Amino acid sequence: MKWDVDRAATVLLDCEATRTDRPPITDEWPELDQDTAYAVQDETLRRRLARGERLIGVKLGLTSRAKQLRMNVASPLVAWLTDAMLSPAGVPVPQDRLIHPRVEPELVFVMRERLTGPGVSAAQALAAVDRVYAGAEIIDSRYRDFRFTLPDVVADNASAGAFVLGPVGLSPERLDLTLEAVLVEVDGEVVDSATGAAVQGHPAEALALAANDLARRGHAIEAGQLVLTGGMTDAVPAPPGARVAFHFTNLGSIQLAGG
Ligand code: 0L1
Ligand code: MG
Repeated sequence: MKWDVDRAATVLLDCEATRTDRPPITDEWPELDQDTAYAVQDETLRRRLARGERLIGVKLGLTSRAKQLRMNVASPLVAWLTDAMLSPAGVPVPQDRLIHPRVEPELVFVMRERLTGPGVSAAQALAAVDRVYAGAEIIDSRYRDFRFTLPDVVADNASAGAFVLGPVGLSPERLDLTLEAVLVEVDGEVVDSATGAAVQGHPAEALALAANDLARRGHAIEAGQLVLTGGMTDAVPAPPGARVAFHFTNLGSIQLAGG
């Protein structure tokens, strides 16, 4: 059967609904290029909205060296967030709707103003931010063993699964985001750490990148929307029984039970 945007969107959403992983689409459709992959991503968003989900923002993926090295993909990407992905703090990882969740610490912006590319600088991007929060993204690739190429992961909405917001929202003027640190703790042991500088040198660079990339696709980041700026460290597995905590310097802690 021939591959096209519709079929790829159907296959990826079916994997999500049935909690089934699969080989990368590019194994069967090597011609899948980045623009077509974004068309698949946009089609999956269209179908999510048609079934009643609400668009609440965007997420960046692969903005840190740690993530790029681990996933063997050297370029950042942008994907969509809907309200169905927002998980309340304190609730265990929703294993019943995920395939093989992993969790990663992020810095999250809540926008005060609309941000439209092209040509947005990091300073302009930061000036449009209302608050910054700690975040925990629960990624869940639809590809077996998280093996994918850039077009695969773009089509798969950057492995979006769910995310949790931390307890403290600060104006970005109140902290130096390059120095905002996170300790990653698994079962009581610190296994990793990073500062905001890991994210494109400054998370506002990632925000500007998102605005400029979305402009190319005919979209803007709207006031009130959330922007997940990308994993600061490699993600850690979150199977049932795991206890993961992200401790930030000024933005509080997020505890995640594997279930
Ligand atoms: O599965 C992945 O790691 C790709 C999405 C990247 C998420 C991130 O870097 O924040
Ligand atoms: Mg992420």
